[in-house]
Amino acid sequence: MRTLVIIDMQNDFIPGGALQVPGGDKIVPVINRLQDKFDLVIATQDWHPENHMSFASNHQGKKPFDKIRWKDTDQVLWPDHCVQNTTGAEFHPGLDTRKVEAIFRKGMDPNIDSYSGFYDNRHEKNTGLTGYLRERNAGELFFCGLAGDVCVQFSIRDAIKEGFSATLVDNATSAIDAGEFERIKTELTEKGCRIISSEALAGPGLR
Ligand code: VGL
Ligand code: ZN
Repeated sequence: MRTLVIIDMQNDFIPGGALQVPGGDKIVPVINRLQDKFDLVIATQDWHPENHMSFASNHQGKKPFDKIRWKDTDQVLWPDHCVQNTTGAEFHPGLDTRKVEAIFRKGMDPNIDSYSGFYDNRHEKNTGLTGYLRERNAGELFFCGLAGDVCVQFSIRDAIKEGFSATLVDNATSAIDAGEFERIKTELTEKGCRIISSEALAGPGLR
């Protein structure tokens, strides 16, 4: 079954938000139109406590985008973003969520970041997404949302490791660093990810 996985389409990742991704607002209507082409639509939500280790504000003398070592893992520090129950953590108000059957939240443990919708960054804790998708017979996953170079990338890597087929809908994602994202897409393709444009799914019968 074909499933659309919408990654982190939250206010803080939209231009004007705390950790804005250029073009993040432009993909909202593209994602809305895409959803009709899918049997199952699910979403992820970055959902941090205030004391989260990924926030530069929680490390003395550090600023956003600095890199640190934290419990034997490399970590990029971010501006405070997607704090639980804040407006910044809510989905963009223009995102159509009527077809979203399940939402998987991540990044709740203050001591570890979680870019992928499947696992935390040390691959220790599982969000249950793999189990959910298997139970729903969802083998073919299509990815869109934010940010292409961070959470979309790592979700795709885990999806492939878990044995799903993965397709990136290129014009329904946007990256923090567009240049870096071009390099990442080459790597993802080498891992077996397909890259398409939403138009490839547009017409009737083009399944
Ligand atoms: C994300 C940075 C920090 C994302 C989440 O959703 O891509 N990026 N937390
Ligand atoms: Zn985050």
